[in-house]
Amino acid sequence: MPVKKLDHKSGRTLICGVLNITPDSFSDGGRYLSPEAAAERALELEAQGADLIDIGAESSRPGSAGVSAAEELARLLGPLRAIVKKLRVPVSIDTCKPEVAAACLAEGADLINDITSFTDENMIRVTAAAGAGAIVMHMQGRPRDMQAAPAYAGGVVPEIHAFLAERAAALKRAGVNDIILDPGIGFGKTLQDNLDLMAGLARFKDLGLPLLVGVSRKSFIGALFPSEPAARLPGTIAACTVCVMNGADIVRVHDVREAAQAMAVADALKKAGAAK
Ligand code: HH2
Repeated sequence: MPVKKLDHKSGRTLICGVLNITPDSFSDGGRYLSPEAAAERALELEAQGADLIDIGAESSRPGSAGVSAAEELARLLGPLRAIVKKLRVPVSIDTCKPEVAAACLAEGADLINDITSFTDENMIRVTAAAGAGAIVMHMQGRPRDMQAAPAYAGGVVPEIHAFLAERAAALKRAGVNDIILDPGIGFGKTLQDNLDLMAGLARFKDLGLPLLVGVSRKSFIGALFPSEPAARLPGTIAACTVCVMNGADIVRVHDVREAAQAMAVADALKKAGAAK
């Protein structure tokens, strides 16, 4: 099956819709655990305007312990098989395990989204061998302990810029050509780190690769305005809009319909501003 590519030339902000097939994701855990519910949700996200569907089966919320590869695959493969031929848009698999990535790529997944930034050589190898794309995210520490004491002696933006530049070079050397960079909002970052990264996104544009940000429903929104994760859509839209004005190309969101409308407005305003 040929790998589906993201259409980066559309000039629009692309929408990556989140599908978590987990019992414990921080904002939507347990909702799409059955293969039928998961497959239906993926098709619904596409119909709502998603340009990419990101499917995960292991929660990475702060403090989470992780699941086995067998458990991850048991959650992923049924829904993936059910949707992969029906979807027009590409599918990314949110995993850090090479064996999970390889099995999903063999079933027709198009990209690997690795929150551990392809530091496992096997992850690079299986992604390159499939001709698949890569979403490379920065994380300091691991979900179990990443929020204990995040610290960036060299400044959060320069440190993560250097890190992503190095990871992109390693992936390119191994033959992975479609690379998307992600500063990893909420992954081993203080509130101020998250704000500095979103405000400083333009700094990453010189890397010449598409930028994705995952701000949807995250705890920095709750820190700024106390609210449950499912009630953080307004904060999500505000953050996505500012990120897009600062250079984000793709937003990873749970609420695709709402984000698609907001990003259409943000894109039009950005274009009008650029023409002045
Ligand atoms: N955020 C989450 C998971 N995967 N991948 C990328 N590239 N960027 C992100 O910001 C990102 C990600 C966390 O959100 P969610 O998937 O909704 O929650 P959980 O990890 O609890 O399943």
